Amino acid sequence: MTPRWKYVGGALGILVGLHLLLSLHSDYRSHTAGLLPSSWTKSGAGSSGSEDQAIGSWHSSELPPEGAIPQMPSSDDLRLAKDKLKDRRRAKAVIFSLARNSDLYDLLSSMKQMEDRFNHWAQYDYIFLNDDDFTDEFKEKTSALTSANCKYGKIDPDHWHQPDWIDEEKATAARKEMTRKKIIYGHSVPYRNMCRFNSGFFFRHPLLDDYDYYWRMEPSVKYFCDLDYDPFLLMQDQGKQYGFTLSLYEYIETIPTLWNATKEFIQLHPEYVAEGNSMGFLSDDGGETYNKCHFWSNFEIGDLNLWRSDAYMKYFEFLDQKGGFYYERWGDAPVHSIAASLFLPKEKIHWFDDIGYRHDPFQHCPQNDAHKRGKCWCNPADTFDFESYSCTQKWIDIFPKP
Ligand SMILES: Nc1nc2c(ncn2[C@@H]2O[C@H](COP(=O)(O)OP(=O)(O)O)[C@@H](O)[C@H]2O)c(=O)[nH]1
Ligand SMILES: *[C@@H]1O[C@H](CO)[C@@H](O)[C@H](O)[C@H]1NC(C)=O
Ligand SMILES: [Mg+2]
Repeated sequence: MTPRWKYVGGALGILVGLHLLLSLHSDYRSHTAGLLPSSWTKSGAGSSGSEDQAIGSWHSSELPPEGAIPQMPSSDDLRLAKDKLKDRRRAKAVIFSLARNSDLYDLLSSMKQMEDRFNHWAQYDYIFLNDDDFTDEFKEKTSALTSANCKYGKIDPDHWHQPDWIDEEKATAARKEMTRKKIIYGHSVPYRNMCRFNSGFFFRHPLLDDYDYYWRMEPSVKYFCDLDYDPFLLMQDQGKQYGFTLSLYEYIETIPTLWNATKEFIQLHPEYVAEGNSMGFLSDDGGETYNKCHFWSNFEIGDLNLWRSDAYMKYFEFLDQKGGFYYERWGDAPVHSIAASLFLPKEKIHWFDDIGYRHDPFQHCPQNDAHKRGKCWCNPADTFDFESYSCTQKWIDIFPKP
């Protein structure tokens, strides 16, 4: 192929791919009418033929006859195609990342995959939050990976730092003891700030006010499969409020009193516990003790209004007052998981078992049809779900067998 042909072929490939992707879902279909320049279609501007006919030539394997070579798409054509995509039905949703400037290149790796697998067609905004000012380099490099909007915010110091009322002597002693026991991040105050922020504050940042749903993205993760549907619309249409891919057992040393604190809260506020909740995922003895199961929160697709609810706001406030984010090392994963499991009916939690995902050292790789549909590149044999350290079987078991 000459370079020119290659370019035409490449551009056609992109648009054909885009169309095939969108046409999988009748929902999106109407929005693709007129997406392709009329010079590329069999029946002209589509005025006489149906939309299917107009795009029909793209499904055939024949090349255009000599002398009727389609024009290379102009940048206007491409912009038009993108604008059409923006007109499709979408949720008020955002891809959210908490990051340091030093996370830039590890985050770009995640973001590039997010774009390639999903957001190049979905065009959801990104929000990046930091306890520090983002550098120009950070902003330029992240914006350059996407044509979607990127927003950058700084975290209110009160939402980040250890509160005054925490007894620093007690907190220091706890960190020393956890360091001695070699507990991961046991020594770290910033890590604790991060866990507290992700538990109780990210959804209150003014930049997130405009949104209902978020997808949390961390540095250095992998997304293995193409998404041919919009997971935010799935959440919205099916009334889901929390979505996960991986689940596992928490290190008990990081949360020794979290369950007792939770039980105390529930006694004060039994009205927040949903009927048909997922207690069976959290406890093997009807709530007496915590089995340490949690959804791995480095991947979350969630409803921000779950965290903004009275139930969760009061729960977080109660936990925060206990000081366990600093006297222990409570993670946002068990805090979110316990809340979602108790305050929601279990049907409102969704296992995205068709999203291939890795955050070291664990990964979820879709199986069978889902693997094929997503054109996944992970090895299906390398999936954590049914290892002894995973809680996903427990999750499956709380639902009646089909
Ligand atoms: N701004 C900021 N982000 C942080 C800090 N510590 C962690 N993060 C972010 O919080 C998330 C979790 O941190 P990470 O280091 O991946 O923790 P791990 O996944 O539990 O090992 C990532 O998105 C990090 O970029 C911090 O001190 N400041
Ligand atoms: C939790 O509460 C029970 C009952 O008050 C108590 O016996 C137990 O020691 C507490 N557990 C921890 C880890 O504090
Ligand atoms: Mg991480």
